[in-house]
Amino acid sequence: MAQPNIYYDTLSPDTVSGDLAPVISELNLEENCRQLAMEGWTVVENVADDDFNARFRKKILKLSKAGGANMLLAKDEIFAQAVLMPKLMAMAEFSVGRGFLLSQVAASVRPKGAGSIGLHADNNWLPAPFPVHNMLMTGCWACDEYTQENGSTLIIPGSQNLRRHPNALEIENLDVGIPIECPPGSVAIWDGNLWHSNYPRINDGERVVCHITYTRLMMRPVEDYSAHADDLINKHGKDMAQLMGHEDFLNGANGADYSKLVQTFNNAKR
Ligand SMILES: O=C(O)CCC(=O)C(=O)O
Repeated sequence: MAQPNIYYDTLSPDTVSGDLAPVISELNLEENCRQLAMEGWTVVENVADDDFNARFRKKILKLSKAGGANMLLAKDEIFAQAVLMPKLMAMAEFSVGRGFLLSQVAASVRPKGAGSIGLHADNNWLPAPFPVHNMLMTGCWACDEYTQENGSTLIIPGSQNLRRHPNALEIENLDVGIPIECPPGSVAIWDGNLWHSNYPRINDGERVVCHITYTRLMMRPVEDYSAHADDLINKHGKDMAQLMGHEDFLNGANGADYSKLVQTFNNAKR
């Protein structure tokens, strides 16, 4: 059987591969790729039509409790349709490489008075300095118009070049931030390096967002022990639980286990 050719070079982060270029061109995403690579963020408009967006918003509201929901791919077919939208798949391939994985499908519902999430880079469980190639791409599907008063995402332009986490002082200094503003049905996309938060919502109504994260293939374990993990942990205890990924905030039975979030973020830096 003929073996596929092996590439001996790696494309630079701002280069669209020959395989992907026709797709990017067909979907008119050239400028989005440039902006994501150079500025760390971009907005892709009209990812789906208005009808899809309205059904998507309704479904998120139905499934959300206490401001949000996670593990959504397992909860309704519409989330599979969303994560497979051609524009998102193309941007993810550009940003986190061919063979990329789905990392998270969560939702947030922010009513008037909702506070800010706090400034962070999504490379939260990656030690600094962050690598040259992006590890993780986040897409925030704005079911409603994104404006500052509506509580849109806040970004710190230029922070993607620092390739590190913000410190305590920088987390307080949000004056240098700008809002991402876009029409409903757009997906605001950023890389793992860009520092971001969100604005408090001051308008009536609710900001409904689906948070979709795609990740580079590289840290995926070679062998998948998930079917055996409980047995192994029962037999060997806590250290085995860590090896199976049961001691961190990722991959809990109900999605992210936020009680372990700070511990997980701290682990990555020690
Ligand atoms: O809700 C937002 O606008 C920002 C969300 C966020 O920080 C994230 O998905 O990493």
